[in-house]
Amino acid sequence: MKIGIVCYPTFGGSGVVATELGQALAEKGHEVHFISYSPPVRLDFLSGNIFYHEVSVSDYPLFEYPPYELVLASKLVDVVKYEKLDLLHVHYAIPHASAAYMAKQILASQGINIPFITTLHGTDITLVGKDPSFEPVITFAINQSDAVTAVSESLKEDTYKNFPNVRKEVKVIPNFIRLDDYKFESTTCKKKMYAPNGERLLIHVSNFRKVKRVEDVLRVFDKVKKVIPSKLILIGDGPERGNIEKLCRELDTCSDIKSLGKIVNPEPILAIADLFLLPSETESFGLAALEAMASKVPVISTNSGGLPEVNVNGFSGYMSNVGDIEGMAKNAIHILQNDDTLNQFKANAYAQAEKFDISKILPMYEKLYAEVLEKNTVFK
Ligand code: GMT
Repeated sequence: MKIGIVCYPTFGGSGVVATELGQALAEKGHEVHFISYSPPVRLDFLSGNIFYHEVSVSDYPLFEYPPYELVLASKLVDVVKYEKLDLLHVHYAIPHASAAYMAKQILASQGINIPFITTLHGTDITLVGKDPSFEPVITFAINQSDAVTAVSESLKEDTYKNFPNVRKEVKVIPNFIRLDDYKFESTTCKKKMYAPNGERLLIHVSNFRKVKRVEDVLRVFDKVKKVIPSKLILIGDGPERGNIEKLCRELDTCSDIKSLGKIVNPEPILAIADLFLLPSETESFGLAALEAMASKVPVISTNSGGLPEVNVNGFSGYMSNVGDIEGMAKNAIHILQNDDTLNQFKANAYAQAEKFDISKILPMYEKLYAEVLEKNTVFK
């Protein structure tokens, strides 16, 4: 199959999922064409089946808001036509689904039929997409997609709730990890770099947006540290960085926190961590939590959105209400209190991650592609 994948190339989960999916499809022999405004951060070109097409928007002075969606649609027309793609798979509704719809119509006018699948990832439905100024376009683009997937049951429900005029069936295909990428050993020597006196190592990975409530990470850590000697690693960067720096000074915990910034492959660092903190306001899925579990790291998270579909309370970690710092700290201390408990949670976290291995999820996407193509052949 020749598949075009449209995604954001940045560190966000939707881009990561799209990239890993494309790479896995290429390994299985499909030809995969990524279309974005820069090469996706996790993309490696080790497979000859992978191609990248850049969308470059002209910066003509008239454009206060460069028309990315139009340029993307034109690019899609071009790539579909000249690379003879069989289908497009767009990740994140805004503006990828409407650009795909536009490309589909242009191509139809030239006698070319290209089906497109939209995968909803989260903020396109729960935060940004909820903005009434997007609603008619998102609803329309979802309804016009040849198939629509959401990364969790929770996101599927949110889609129907936030977009009451969506009539399309939304199929749930959960996010995944490639377990083979998480085989790094946690050696005492490596761990000593961050926890020189055998402290427990807590970790948080995100894009430091408001929705991640990174301040709660610091407040939970502050409470844990008062009971159990601990250090905290922060991976990622974003708009909340300034507030975090201020808060760690207020709490006097800066010397116990190491900020590593944006890291393309955080797996070796996750491998040395003892506990992952994800106190988000909402997560449609929480890929970062799954990546931690794949590294044998239990998760303290909130119970919002799709997190209960990923983190099993009392097994792979614990969940609390949003903002319940006391509860999260108490649960963290419980997990970290002794090696036996910690090791049990670590093993459980890995067992939970195994359910989301790519080997179980990739066939769901391949089946969907085949169904969409079959329908399109029948109706051609
Ligand atoms: O979390 C973000 O702000 C990034 C965002 C994205 O689109 O990259 O993540 C969303 O998609 C991920 C992959 O499907 C999910 O694992 C995240 O839970 C989801 N984020 C939110 O719902 C806040």
